[in-house]
Amino acid sequence: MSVPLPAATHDLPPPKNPPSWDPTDVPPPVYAEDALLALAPEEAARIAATLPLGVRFRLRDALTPVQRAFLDRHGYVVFDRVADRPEVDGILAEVDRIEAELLAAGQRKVYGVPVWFGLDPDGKDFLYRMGFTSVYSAFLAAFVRDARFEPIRRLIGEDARIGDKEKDGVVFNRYVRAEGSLRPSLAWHTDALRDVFYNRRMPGPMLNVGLHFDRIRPADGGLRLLPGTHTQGVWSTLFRKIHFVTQAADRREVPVETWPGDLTVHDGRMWHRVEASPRTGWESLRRSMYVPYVCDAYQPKSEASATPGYMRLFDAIMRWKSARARKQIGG
Ligand SMILES: O=C(O)CCC(=O)C(=O)O
Ligand SMILES: [Fe+2]
Repeated sequence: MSVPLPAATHDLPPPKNPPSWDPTDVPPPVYAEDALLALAPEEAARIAATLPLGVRFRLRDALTPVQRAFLDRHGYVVFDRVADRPEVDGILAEVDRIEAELLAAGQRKVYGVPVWFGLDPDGKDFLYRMGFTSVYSAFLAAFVRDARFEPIRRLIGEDARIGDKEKDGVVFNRYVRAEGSLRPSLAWHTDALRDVFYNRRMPGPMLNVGLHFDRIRPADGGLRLLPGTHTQGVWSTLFRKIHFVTQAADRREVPVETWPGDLTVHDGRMWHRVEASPRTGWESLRRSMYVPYVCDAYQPKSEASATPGYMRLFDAIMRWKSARARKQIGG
């Protein structure tokens, strides 16, 4: 572990819902690249085109030619277990703590971005999504700045920085399927749409960096990507499916299988969704965290920030779902 733990988080309690750490359930080996580190881009592109869509890479000191070519071609890349077990458990414990603090304080927004609370499988208040998570955790703020992520930062831009207080900050997501659940899934969307709202123009290339906390097999639901859709035209980016409404599987979608600690990078212009788990209750739990890297002028949010336009509609839907579930369950 190379993260400098802030004193206050040395004795983090175990998370309430630890992921499965079955030592016999190990991922397939990462793609062997030791002999391919000096490839010319054309050669790397030729190799990337032959790799299976589920290929897993190792994050090294810099992105390799084949990793770059795979990302260029398909719009995503998966890195094998970039965070270790104490880190995964530590982040989950921090989110448990932050959730309890927000609930105790009755806080339902951070910097204008609503925190989505619904019910968990036990009928208790449960955080489904929050932004700006790292602002509440020195542990998390230090973790996302660890040297191992430097190649990811540099991939996005030599002067890219982590936007703890910009856009939606570090976003933490939870999905669970149960009676009264706020969301077991997330419909098809591109992340580019959010940037259209923030910048009022079509975004150029943008990369979204996600950390995955649970063991998700393709049959467990989870992240689904439509490879290659990052290079589509503006029309397809906006209208290929109905943003946040279309749920149906696409025959070209690729399931992203994860082990706790995996890191994904996907192009924000590509279509993706989260498929619900076929299970119910705590067995259906999935958690992800997205780290914003920003290159534009510094535009921090604050307590005084207004709720972004794109969030207002969602928030109204989420509040309605939450209230309905509470009524149905009698909470
Ligand atoms: O949970 C995930 O991995 C995906 C979340 C996502 O696509 C989003 O919040 O925009
Ligand atoms: Fe997304």
